[in-house]
Amino acid sequence: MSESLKIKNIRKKIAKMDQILILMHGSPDIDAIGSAYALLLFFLKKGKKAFIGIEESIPSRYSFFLDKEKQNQFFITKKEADSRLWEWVIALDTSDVRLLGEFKDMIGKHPVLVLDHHATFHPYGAFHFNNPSYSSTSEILFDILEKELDYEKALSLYAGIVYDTGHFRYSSTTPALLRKIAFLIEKYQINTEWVYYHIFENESIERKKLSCLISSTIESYEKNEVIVSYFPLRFKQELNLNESDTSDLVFVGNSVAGCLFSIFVKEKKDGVSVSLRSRTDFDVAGLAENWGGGGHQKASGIKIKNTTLEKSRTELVPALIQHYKKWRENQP
Ligand SMILES: [Mn+2]
Repeated sequence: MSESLKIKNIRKKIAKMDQILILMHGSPDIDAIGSAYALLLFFLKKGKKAFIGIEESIPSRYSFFLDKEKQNQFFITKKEADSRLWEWVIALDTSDVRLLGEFKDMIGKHPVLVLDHHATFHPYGAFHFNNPSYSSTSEILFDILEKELDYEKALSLYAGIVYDTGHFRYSSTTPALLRKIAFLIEKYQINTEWVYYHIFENESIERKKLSCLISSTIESYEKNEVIVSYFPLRFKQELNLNESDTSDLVFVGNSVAGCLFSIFVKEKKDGVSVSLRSRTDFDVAGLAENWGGGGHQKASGIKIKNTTLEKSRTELVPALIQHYKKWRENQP
């Protein structure tokens, strides 16, 4: 059984920890990286041994706020993690143990603390904190580390919050969150424009061209209420893209006028990853769970192995649209 903790108990618990491995979900986003990095810095400052486990190197678009030397020293592979002794594992922003990828076998071996804000949370590990009213895992870390912050931690959490709230646009942006943001900006003189530029602009020419190719795949259903777009692997080869250029492209279809539900299918070497976005009460987190995925009511994802883009187009996409139509019919 996983025991649910309160913020103040988490503070007490982490104060006593040492030899800590910090984990994030696969293909970590800036919320996962930002919260993990702030927690790493907290432990390092206390003189504790702590590292962040990563499956692949962090894309450059996601690492602008990291200190390069610390990144080289404290971000380690599974192999390096296996060669060390750990007293604690902390999993961040990861609603399901399966999302830890190759690190998931660390869970049975060590005491685990999980901090997460996804509505589709499936408790795992000895201790957890999950609250979907938080905008981001970085906001949870803000509450835990509020009295321990410095410029570097503050910047890291700010970046995570900006990313997960779409620069304070999503409904997860509460007055309480904005008070925390005001505190961060005032006390640590965060350069808000610089953070915005790195997360939402700063696109390579290849990425711009990729957006055009993805736009050319757009399909519209239900009078534009449902927009589907595709990212086949061949686009990646045609444009000679790096990993950093190919994330966060669901917006291409999702910003079509009238779109209330969007589906973005990205082809991978070993299957597909599907991003879902909702602009209504239609719950895409619940929808994603039907295929082993998860996330938030308005933003979720599904990963399917051993399938093709074509199979997703003819089977998965029609099934997803069918769910939306059924929901729509029952609306007043
Ligand atoms: Mn998050």
